[in-house]
Amino acid sequence: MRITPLLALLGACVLSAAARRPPNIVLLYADDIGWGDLGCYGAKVIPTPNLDRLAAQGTRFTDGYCVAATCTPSRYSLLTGEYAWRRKGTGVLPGDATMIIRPGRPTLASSLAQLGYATGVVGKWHLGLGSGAVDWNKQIDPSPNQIGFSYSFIMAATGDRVPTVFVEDGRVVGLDPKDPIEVNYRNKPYPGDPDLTLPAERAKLKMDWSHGHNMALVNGVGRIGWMKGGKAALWNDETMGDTFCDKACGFIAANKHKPFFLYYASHECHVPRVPNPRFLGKTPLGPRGDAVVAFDEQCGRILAELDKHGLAEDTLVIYSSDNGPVLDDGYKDRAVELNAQAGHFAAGPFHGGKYSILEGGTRVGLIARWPGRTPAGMVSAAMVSQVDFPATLTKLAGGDPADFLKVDGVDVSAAFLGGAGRDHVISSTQSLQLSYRDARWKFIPGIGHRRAKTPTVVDRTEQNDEIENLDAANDRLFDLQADPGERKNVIAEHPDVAARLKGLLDAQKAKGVNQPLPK
Ligand code: NG6
Ligand code: CA
Repeated sequence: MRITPLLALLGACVLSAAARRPPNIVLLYADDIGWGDLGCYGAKVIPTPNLDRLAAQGTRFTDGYCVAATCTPSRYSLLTGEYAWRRKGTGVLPGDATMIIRPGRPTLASSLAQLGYATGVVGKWHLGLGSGAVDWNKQIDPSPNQIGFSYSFIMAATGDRVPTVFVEDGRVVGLDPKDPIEVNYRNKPYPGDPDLTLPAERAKLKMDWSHGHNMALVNGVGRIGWMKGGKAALWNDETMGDTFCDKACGFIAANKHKPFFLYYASHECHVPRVPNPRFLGKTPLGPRGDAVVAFDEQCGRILAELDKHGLAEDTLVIYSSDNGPVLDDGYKDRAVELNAQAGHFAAGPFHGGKYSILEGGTRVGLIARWPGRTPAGMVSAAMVSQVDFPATLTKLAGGDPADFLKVDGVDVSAAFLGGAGRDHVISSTQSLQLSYRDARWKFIPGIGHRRAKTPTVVDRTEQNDEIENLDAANDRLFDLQADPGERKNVIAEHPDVAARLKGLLDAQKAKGVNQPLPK
């Protein structure tokens, strides 16, 4: 009994020391990996032991969201805390786009940097580079290093877009100055480029295209956009995942003595899906499934690097994805056929996927592990949107989230500590369709016409085209509790609920588009 006050005092000292030391933050960000693609979210045929373990040691969210059903807008919101639909020019960008987050603006990275963090981004960028026409042969400015990252090792856009080279701290890696790089998205092939629309040329490809992806030929795969030169700098699709992972682990090792933020933006499982041969056949799903296994291995290596340096206890690790899953995204890698055969539903119980306003478009996996802080083994239904990450992570790092609360972010740090999240989520698509959900209901304003059938919708939706596309003309209301798959439009039964949600969405829209940034 007598030692209890002493123990309590000791405990308080330990706690306050822990509270003073900001956590390292590692964000494991996937590309096009769906809610249902991980074992811990119910996948039966994709082994993901590392992420499953992360979920068991931390909290797995059922109601986590990216902001948009495509990459660029989701990543824009993830870093700025502003809904991408509020800013024109934040749709999927070409590989030669100007950087859409201007230096000086508060970002998740700059906010953590101000708190003394080393801040690294490794992987897929897709937010543009430079301030005008980019000269790939010179120092590129601005790059991520001008908006808060102390280190960057990135691809400019996507694996299927030129330039197919890595850029480290604003410099193309391995470039031979005698073989300068030129890039264009003006439909202008360079002399010697094969015409990948010709059957004879297509027959030679390592992986044929199904739509688009018939311009520059790199490593036997057609890409979007044209590129000349830079031969020595070209990446290798098969070793790309290992390269990114090496750089991520190197960043951790180099910064193990300070707090650090690592934004690990893997390219898995975006197209073209060319995972390392050691993953081939790890799933019955072909390259798409094998690429998810590759991602899981990368996560495992990064988690092992934390363990190696004794950092796991002091690190908040978050997993999420930038948009929902897609099967055929422009290459013939048999994903549609093999997913159907194996009965794998990449969006889990939801309908729609990448590009869709249905849940499959933006409801994605979300896992958080912070030993002693984030409840272990918990499954949380708290709603969290990635637009909240700048405010929330700044708060958890001991900073002031005000900059991000002035835009669209909400401080949902409580959700990461076992408590409640947001009271609503707004999702968006490339065509700026919006939806508004609260704890139970989801409202999708009609777009006045049928949505064209995309060749890319996934799984269950394929059999139910009317919900995804034909019904898009009309206002829709879904009861997500009773009908998570959004099968039954109940707007006629609950006009009052629809009117309330429409009013809340309209109020958000009324805050405007392209408004001056708050001071
Ligand atoms: C589309 C591409 C698709 C993919 C997507 C961006 C075609 C036909 N389709 O335009 O392959 O690159 O853009 O994906 O070219 S995202 O995940 O980066 O948003
Ligand atoms: Ca994506």
